[in-house]
Amino acid sequence: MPWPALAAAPRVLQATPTRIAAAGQSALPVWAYEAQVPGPVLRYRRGDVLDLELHNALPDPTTIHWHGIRLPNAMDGVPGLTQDAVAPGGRFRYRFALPDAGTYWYHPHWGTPEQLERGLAGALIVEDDEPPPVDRDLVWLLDDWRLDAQGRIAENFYNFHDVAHAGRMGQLLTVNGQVQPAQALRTGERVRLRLVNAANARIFALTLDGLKAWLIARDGMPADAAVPWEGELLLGPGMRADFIVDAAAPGRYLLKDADPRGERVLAALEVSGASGSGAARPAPQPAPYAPLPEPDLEKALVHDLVLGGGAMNREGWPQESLAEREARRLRLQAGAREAAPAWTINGQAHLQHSREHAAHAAEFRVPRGRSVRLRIDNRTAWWHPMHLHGHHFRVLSRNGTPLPERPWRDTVLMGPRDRVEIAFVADNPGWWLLHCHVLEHHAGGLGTLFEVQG
Ligand SMILES: [Cu+2]
Repeated sequence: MPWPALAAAPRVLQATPTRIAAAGQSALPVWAYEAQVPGPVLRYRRGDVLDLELHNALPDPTTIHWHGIRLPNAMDGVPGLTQDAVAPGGRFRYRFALPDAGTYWYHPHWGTPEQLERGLAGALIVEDDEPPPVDRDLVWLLDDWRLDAQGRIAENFYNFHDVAHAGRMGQLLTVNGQVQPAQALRTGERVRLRLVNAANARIFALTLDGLKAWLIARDGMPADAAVPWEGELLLGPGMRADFIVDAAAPGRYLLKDADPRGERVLAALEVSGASGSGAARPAPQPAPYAPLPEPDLEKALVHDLVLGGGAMNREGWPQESLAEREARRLRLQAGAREAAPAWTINGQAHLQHSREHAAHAAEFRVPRGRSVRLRIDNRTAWWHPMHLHGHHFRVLSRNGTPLPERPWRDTVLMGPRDRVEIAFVADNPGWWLLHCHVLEHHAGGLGTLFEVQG
């Protein structure tokens, strides 16, 4: 009998400071995975085991969060809650099965506003069992960059204006780190386009004129049917959208963001070559659906979450006790980079989450297997993409109006004063975060945690 096979060596992912050509600069100082911005596209098949060792060559601690993956709690990458932060020079092995196909991504969850902005993010693609047939599969990480007068990444992370308003916006938009890249396509090709919003705070309003395109998945989860892409698609931080695009005729077609200050080009699709048969292809079918556990709405635990704070709010800033303020002053003096309280969930500002997540009490506890209905009430004047760790949820209603399709998401975008109701089966034991994915909002308190009791 052979010896049981030793586990194969994990793939190494090194996080390191480096200089690369990005954001219009020839040698931009960044922090990067494997010296690439974005990090390498990690591709697996559904059911594969991701086995990867993070090597931290950064000057700061770090972790990796696998956004949207239903994984064991100990692999979720939340420092002080699911693991210790990986110190400079340290290593951490992430190993877990990938239960769902779709477009996901990975990024640090320590000093998140700074570490993402410096370049640490990458796509994680889990192939469908029966993917919709395409000629090409493109992964585009959308981002924005705030550069200073010297063309370096501006180091005013956590500044109070960004934290209390819409978060950190950069003046430069990029796709895969490049300003207005062009992708060449042959006439007649059918392309899967996977978009990931890796920006700290920007909500993209995306258009692609001139080509036929269909939305087939959001946040990794396939739609019931392909939906033609018409008008602006809102993609908040952390969210993903998968499209099928037919390059039916030669030409130059632009992916644009409808910034309130004017349309801006993100990237171009340059289609060339003789026209084919000219026959339009039939609409694509989304991948066959991998069922998630269906929440039992009748027997669910119902919990209310009220989002408060932010600028232009009558109720004012969250209060910090004198002792809390003094403790924060000492931490800042010791070199910590963190935000002042600006946001709350049910009156609590969720702060210090780089180090002391576990110091916060659970907002609610639920026995494993029970369904949960969360009614989230945004009483602020700002947009918030609310992200749930470890689970996917159905969006049941928005502002009291039921959504008949009840789409599956891991992040729900809420406009000012919006109310949404979401539901999920709490089948993944452990301590999980629910937070705004505008990274400066989370740093300023807009998060909470809950426990699924094993
Ligand atoms: Cu927010």
